[in-house]
Amino acid sequence: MEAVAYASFTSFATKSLPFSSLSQSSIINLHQNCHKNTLKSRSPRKLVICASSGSSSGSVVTLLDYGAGNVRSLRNAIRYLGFEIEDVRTPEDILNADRLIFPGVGAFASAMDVLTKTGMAEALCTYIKNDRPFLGICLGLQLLFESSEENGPVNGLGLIPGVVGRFNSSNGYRVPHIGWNALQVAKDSEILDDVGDHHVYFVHSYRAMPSDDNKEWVSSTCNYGDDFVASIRRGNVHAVQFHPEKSGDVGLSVLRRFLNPKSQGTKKSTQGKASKLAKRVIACLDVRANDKGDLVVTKGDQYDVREHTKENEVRNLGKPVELAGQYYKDGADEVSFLNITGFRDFPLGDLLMLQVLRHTSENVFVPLTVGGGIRDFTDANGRYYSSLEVASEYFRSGADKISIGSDAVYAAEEYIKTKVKTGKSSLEQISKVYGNQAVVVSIDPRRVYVKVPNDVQFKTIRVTKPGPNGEEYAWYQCTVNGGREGRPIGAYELAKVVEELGAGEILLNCIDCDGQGKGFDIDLIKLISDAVSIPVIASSGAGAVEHFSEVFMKTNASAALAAGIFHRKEVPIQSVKEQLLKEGIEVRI
Ligand code: 1PR
Repeated sequence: MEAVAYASFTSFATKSLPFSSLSQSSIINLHQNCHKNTLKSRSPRKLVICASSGSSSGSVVTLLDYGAGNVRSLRNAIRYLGFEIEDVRTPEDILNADRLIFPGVGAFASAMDVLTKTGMAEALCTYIKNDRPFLGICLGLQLLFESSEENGPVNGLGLIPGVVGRFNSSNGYRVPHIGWNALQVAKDSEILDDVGDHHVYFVHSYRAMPSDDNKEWVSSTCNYGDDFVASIRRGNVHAVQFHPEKSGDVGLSVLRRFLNPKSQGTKKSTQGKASKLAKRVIACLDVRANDKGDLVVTKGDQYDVREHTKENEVRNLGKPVELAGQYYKDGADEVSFLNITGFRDFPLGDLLMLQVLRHTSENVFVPLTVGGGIRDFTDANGRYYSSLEVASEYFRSGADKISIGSDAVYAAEEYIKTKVKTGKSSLEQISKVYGNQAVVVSIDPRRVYVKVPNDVQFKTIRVTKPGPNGEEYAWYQCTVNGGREGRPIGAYELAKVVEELGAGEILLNCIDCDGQGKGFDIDLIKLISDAVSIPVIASSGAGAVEHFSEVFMKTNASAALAAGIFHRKEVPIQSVKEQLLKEGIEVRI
């Protein structure tokens, strides 16, 4: 959410296509046209509720997907659980559904605009008022409320009293709220029966608040600064603010209980320890083609990924889909793919990478991030592809977030120079359409020691370990093209600017520490995580479980990412989590 929904719904009405089948070229940005939504009538029409027109078996679920983001993961999760999907094409499809899932994506205003123009809003209200089986997800929960402050106020479906507002970041809580958090279950919600005290995955900047007026609806809350509505339940109507399709086994159980309420033979799971937002442990897969043209997971030392042998081959540490699946089973909270030669190749020409994403998302039900090569591109035939098209293809293939490296550096340099937000950079465009929670900026800095802090125009810090010539200070120079070229901008300056331009998260690498196994660069991570109010992922240098607890105890990082130690099977992800728990750091188990 927090994005501009985009879809040509006139073509939807006439051609009767499922929302999700709309092509990127037919997509129009509704942002400019989006008006304050006023529902003319919310009174339910008299309806005859029919059985689903498709298969009458209980294994069919109707999906309302209006094409504004990644719904592939949800589709995969539903199929994984053995159910078939029928897409909504007309409002009647909603009314005739046996079981309806509404995964809201995009911005509140745009979504309401679309729902109203296509007659879906009225059909949804009728369906819900008739207590038909319904599951809203994320924005699909928020839209049930009276209104939202997101680009508003904007009226919602008005079924639940309350206003959806933005999280307050002034009290030190990072916005977007990204990660695994705990639920406080307020009443029997049935679909949450297996959640217990386990964490579930949230990603949003807006939330509804519980109140006396809506307490009959609220089935659980979550605390992030304040208590907000994590789920609602009334009769057969359910909605969740978190993403069950991204919440691992626990999330799958939520979906299973909704899809098949009779499947409640399983015992309530043992209680976990979830109480607040957990620190995340992320497995990273640097991916590139080797000299034979196979896509492999590789890993460098200070970004050098070639073996130091006569053959000088690209280091091959395994197959991307297999490794990602393994890390999911091992308990990774997120999996990142970095297409490390994307800066020189054209990612949409790299169909293998898209296939990797598609296959991975079939079995991996935690968030997937993909980066590398996200920029505007003109191919050999003179065809121009915008960075938004590149990102859209990644999202359609199963990515939940994309990460931008080099192009974000150029955008930040330009912004510092001109002080003008053009709205044209890849960062601005993608975060406007998909929301800033879907855009990570990956920074590749290199430490530059200086004797005196004001020797350079960039933010310097006093370093814990002096440089080779006894220098006590350093600044962190940003690089592009996989560390090959240093740029005239520091990591501190870049981080502040990309937050302003719409980044929702920062992946903070460090070339000096990459692959060294000597621990994260605490000085750098502290500098950046204190400078911004978006989440920061600490990366580069993990070599032992203690390095993870150190980074969380000494900095404000929200997540820690590692590659080499996991690929070389030196440290299992579970051991990292056990260490964190031992040190009193909350993690998802
Ligand atoms: O510039 O938008 O095309 O994005 C390129 C992306 O590819 C960037 O995110 C950049 O960080 C990444 N990249 C480019 N070249 C390399 C390389 O290694 N030669 N990998 C590279 C960056 C850094 C990490 C790594 C951690 C943890 N890899 O993400 O996984 O340092 O490693 P460790 O735990 O083994 O120490 P664009």
